[in-house]
Amino acid sequence: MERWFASIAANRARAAGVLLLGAALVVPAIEAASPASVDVDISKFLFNAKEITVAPGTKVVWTNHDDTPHSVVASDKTFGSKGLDTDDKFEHTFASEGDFAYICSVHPFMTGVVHVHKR
Ligand SMILES: [Cu+2]
Repeated sequence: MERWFASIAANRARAAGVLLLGAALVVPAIEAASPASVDVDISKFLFNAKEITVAPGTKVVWTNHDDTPHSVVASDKTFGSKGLDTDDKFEHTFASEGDFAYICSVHPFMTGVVHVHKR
């Protein structure tokens, strides 16, 4: 009888171990769900999406889809592109938290914001 209990206990411990192993495998997958990079389209004189929220460490990639040159310049000047021709890209990685407003310096009415927050 004792042996039987010992065997059940061992099986339970083994099952718990498998569950723990399963959880250990799942956790990195959840962390990886935060995208490493997010795209913002520049189209029809608009940033799309105009406002985005990303985790710290995320790279944001802007692509100009217009036939007109545009730029991406932070209001606090912490980042800024040169003039982007059609299909040109500009990327910036946001290391720390904060709200980063930016404009197109060619058309200052074009505005956008990148919100950087831990999830
Ligand atoms: Cu522009």
